[in-house]
Formats: sequence, C-alpha cells, structure tokens
Amino acid sequence: MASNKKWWKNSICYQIYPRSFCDSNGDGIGDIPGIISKLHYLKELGVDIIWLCPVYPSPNHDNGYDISDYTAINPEFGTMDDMDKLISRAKRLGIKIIMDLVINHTSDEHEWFKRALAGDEEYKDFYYFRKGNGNKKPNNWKSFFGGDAWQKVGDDEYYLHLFSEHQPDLNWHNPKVYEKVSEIMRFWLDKGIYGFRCDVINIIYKQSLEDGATNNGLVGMEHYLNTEGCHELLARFNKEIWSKYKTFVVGETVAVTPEDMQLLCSEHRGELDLGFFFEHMDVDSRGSKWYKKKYYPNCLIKILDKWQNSVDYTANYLENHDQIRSVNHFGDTEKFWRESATMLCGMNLSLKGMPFIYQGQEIGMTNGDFTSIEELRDVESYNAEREMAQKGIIKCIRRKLVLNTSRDNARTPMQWDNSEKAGFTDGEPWLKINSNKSFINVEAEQNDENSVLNFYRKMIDYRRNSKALTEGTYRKVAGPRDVYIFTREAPEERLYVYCNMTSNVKEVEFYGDTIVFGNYKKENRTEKYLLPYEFRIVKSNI
Ligand code: TEU
Ligand code: CA
Repeated sequence: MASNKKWWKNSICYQIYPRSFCDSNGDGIGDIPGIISKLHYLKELGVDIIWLCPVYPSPNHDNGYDISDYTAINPEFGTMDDMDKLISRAKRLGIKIIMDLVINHTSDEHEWFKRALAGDEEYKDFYYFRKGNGNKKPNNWKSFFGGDAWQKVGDDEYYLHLFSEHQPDLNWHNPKVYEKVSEIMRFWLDKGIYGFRCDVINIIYKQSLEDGATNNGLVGMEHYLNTEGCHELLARFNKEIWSKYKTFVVGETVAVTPEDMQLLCSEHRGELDLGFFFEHMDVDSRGSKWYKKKYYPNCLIKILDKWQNSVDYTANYLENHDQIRSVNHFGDTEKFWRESATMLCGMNLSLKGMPFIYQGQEIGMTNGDFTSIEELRDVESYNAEREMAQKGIIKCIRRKLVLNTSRDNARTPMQWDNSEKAGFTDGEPWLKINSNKSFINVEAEQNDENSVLNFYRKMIDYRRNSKALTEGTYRKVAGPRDVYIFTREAPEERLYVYCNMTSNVKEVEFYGDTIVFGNYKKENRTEKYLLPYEFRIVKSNI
C-alpha cells in the first residue's frame, strides 16, 4: 500500500485512444481485447505507462468524456473481465496503466443526473441547478464547446455545463460528490491501476457563480480556474487516496501559467504529480484554436524554454486526442515527413520532464485526409461549424477552418498495416482511415531500419540509459533563429541537443565531441550545418 515516491520519474507514457487503437471483433470500434493484442508492440517500443482514455459506459456525445457509469466498462470496448486481463497482462510486462478520470462533469445519462432531473433534491445538489432571472440565464458564462454554459430544463430552471449540454458539471461544494468520487478512485486503484489522468482538473471547483469577464472567447474563467477550493480538493485526494497507493497522477490543467503549475505540482503541497500545459499547442492560434496564424518555430522554442526553466518537471507532449498531429503542426508532411517526425521525437524525448507519446505519433501519423465536414464525428467540430455559420462565415471557408483543426485529425484509426482497413478492423471503421496508411504503418516501419518507428525505439532506449536525459539539468544554448539547442547535464555526462525546426539548412556552431544520436545518416551529416529538420545529440568528454 505504501507510496513509492516518484517511481514514475524516468518513465515514458503512451496515450491510447481506445476507439481508434485496435478493433478485435470487426464492429469498427477499437476495444480492450484489441489493446491486449498490442501490448507486446508497446513493450517493444519501450513504454512504461499507458494512459488509457475513457473506457467507461457512455452515450458518446463526447467519445467517452461523458461518463454514465464510472465503475463499469462500455460494452463497445469489452467487459470488466477484459479490463482485468488488460491490467494484469500489462503488469506482467512491466507496464502500468493509468485511467482517465473525468470528474468535472458526468454524462446527462448518469444515474445521479437522471435522479436530479426527476426532481430528487439530494441529487440535484450533485450538480448546479439554478433559477434564471426572468429571461436571463443564471450567469453569462460560455461553454468550452461553444454557446452558453447553461441548459434550460424547466420553468426558468437551468443547469451548468462547461462542455456540451450532455455533460452537466458536478457540484464540488457538495461533500457527497467527494465521497462518491473517492469510492470510484479506490475501486480502480484496488483493481491494480497506477493512477489517473484527470480531465480538466483545474476547473472543477467553482468558487462562485457570478457573471464573469471575457477571456480568449470564454467567459467566467476567473470564478473557476485554479481556485483555492480546487487546490484543497487536490491536496485531500492526494493525502486520503493517491498517496495510499503507488500512483502517478497527471492533470489536464487548462489555461495555466508556469506559476499556476508550480502550485498545482509542487512536492510539498502534495497535489498533482504533473500537469499538461497548453501554451505550446496554442503557439499558432489567434485567440481561438479555429483561427490560426502562421507558425514560427522560434515562438515554440521560447515557450518550451520558458516552461523548462520555470517548472521542475514538465509533462512533455506534442500531440494528443484533442490536438492536430504534431508533424502537421510543427513539421512538414510533404518533403520532410520522416525528418520532421524524427526531429520532434528527439526533441520531445530530450527535454527535461516526462515524455508522452500519443498513439500513432511513433509512426509519424498525419492529420486525417478528410474532404468534407460530414466525414467528421466530433461534437466540438460540429458546434464550431455552427458558430461560424452564425457569424456569417461562408461554407467553403468553414470547411477549411474546421478540417484544419478538428480533433478528429488525431482520432483516425491507428495504421497497423497496408491492408484495406489498415489492420485496424475487419469491419467499417467508425472514422475514416487515412489513405497514407499505404506507407505510414507499423508493419512497413518495423521492417525499415530508418523508419520513424525505429527512431522512436532507439531514442527511447537511448534516453532510458542516459542519466543526463532522465535526471540532468537543462540549459538553453544560443543559436540561430528557429534552431533549438540545449544541454542536458548529469555529473558525468554532458549532452548538447540540436533541433533544426525548419526545412532550411542552418549554419551552427557545434559543441561537444562525439555525435551519439541523430536522424540523418553519418555520411550525410556535415560539420558546420544542420540539414532540414536535423536532430543531433553530441556528447562532451567531461
Ligand atoms: O479537454 C478539455 C479541453 O480543454 C479541450 O476541450 C480543449 O479545449 C480542446 O479540445 C482542444 O483545444 C478534455 C478532454 O481531453 C476532451 O477530449 C474532452 O472533450 C473535454 O475535456 C471534456 O471532457
Ligand atoms: Ca470492437
């Protein structure tokens, strides 16, 4: 039972989006037996921890992030037996599973909410039911998914939903909510999982329900972002539950600054272990993620450097199930697909902190090749399109804006092989498979020594054996614009890491003595230049 402090520190975490990972029974939907069948693949890749996105029963208005039963398995994904098998098989391979914990809201089909809607006062107090003011909603807050954050249910009565109307927010002022959620956490920890990825955890506690100010398209954030009440809740979870088990808890912490993160993850306060920040994801967004501006690698470098310097240990990620693919975002999918995918791998695994890899990233998967909005499935995309239409944006522009940023870009089925359904399913996949499965797929890359996949394997292995990369200090080194150079240093190992974040050749001054790692072949490297998207690690004789 004892907590083994920081056992997770040198681990690599792999994120699985079950619906799109591997389908075992031909219904077109990835499932738990499918994941079990790929555990050896993950072991070979070098994964230590799996973050499993929601597998609980859900009406799927938001693909499992609307949970209707927290202690059961969605039949689409399998049975509780399958889940137990997954936990124990993974354990046997030395892989620990953490689960997604979505406790800002439940599904509107959760038993608690159904009772609340039926008028049961005890359960109404699990949520935020409020009277309106005549024709006005209880406050002016907006939903993350567009529109107002209040849904009308009866005579001038509303409930709060910071996400879709099918995701009513839980009332964390109610001690019964704390009790119920504690039971849920213990249920899974007792089953042998090793912690949680906590969905939008820093907005769960609403300090007040007053009208709020506008901030990046959202309204009211100052009343629920990183509130004192939230810090208190996290410290209590940690003290009463998480610390009693061997756990790793990473929070999805939206709209945070490095200062907020230090508070949420500081060791002496005992709240979260790590948190995901978003500043680098928004490097090219113009206020809202749907409206993009040009991406400047230099801006990305500045953001990453700031976080490296101001937070002890960061959760390093370049993509997830809510973001576009990193090679589309920060690389080049046309001319330098392999080079940019491997450079991004090298960078993400060389920074100080814990690396997260999102399924498919390790083979360089790209955004979906959707041609129309009708091919998408994500609720957020449809809401965004509706809002754009209301603003008068014409159809072909709406299509372009939505397809560029839709979360479904990262949710297309995993490309296992070159067959018609990419080895993902025998049936009709729930979301369109990218046609580049013909050359971007696990099977082909397994057999190619120079593939993105084999680069990931080698880089993971290199990192595992390097004290400098896992435990060393970080320091940025001056270099040309759009080239990220930094050192990682442990007592007997100093490494210089070079990342050319552009498709241009860059002249750089190389420090250190021996090139120990890189994404270009020896014979193609030069002494004075970094080639397009070149990545190198140079070791110094100290
Ligand atoms: O995401 C929260 C969140 O902030 C995202 O909705 C984000 O605003 C957008 O998707 C990307 O810019 C979490 C989950 O990761 C997401 O899948 C869920 O839809 C959401 O919470 C609600 O549970
Ligand atoms: Ca299935």
